[in-house]
Amino acid sequence: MDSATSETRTPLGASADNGLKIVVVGGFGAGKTTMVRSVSEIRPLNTEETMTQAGEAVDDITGVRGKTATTVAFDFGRITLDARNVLYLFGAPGQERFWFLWDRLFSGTLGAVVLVD
Ligand SMILES: Nc1nc2c(ncn2[C@@H]2O[C@H](COP(=O)(O)OP(=O)(O)O)[C@@H](O)[C@H]2O)c(=O)[nH]1
Ligand SMILES: [Mg+2]
Repeated sequence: MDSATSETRTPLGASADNGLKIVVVGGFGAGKTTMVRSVSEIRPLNTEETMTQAGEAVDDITGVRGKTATTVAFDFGRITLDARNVLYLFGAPGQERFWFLWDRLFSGTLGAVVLVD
């Protein structure tokens, strides 16, 4: 195992038996992916894809000019709270065309975080 892999891989403790699920929702570019990536103790799931001209009319980058990629499935990260409790963070895609994913993402959740830029 190289050092880069060992730094990003944090095994889940064997005593952890209670998973708590939180979904992060909010508009396009509000910072959902940035947030999940910032707080996750594991290497976060990456479903970012490059934004293209085809989405120019619907993906408004006003205010987030540097944004070049968008979430096409969901963000996923993990925070161990204590020996038993683990928080699973799911970041939803913001655009309306991906809202069909939200019902499944919300299944079994403890709650949601609504991010507003
Ligand atoms: N909302 C927010 N965005 C930030 C902040 N700092 C940097 N950004 C940039 O704003 C963009 C937010 O994009 P992203 O996290 O993909 O938003 P998402 O569409 O809600 O997942 C990124 O380009 C970030 O680099 C911050 O403090 N808040
Ligand atoms: Mg995102």
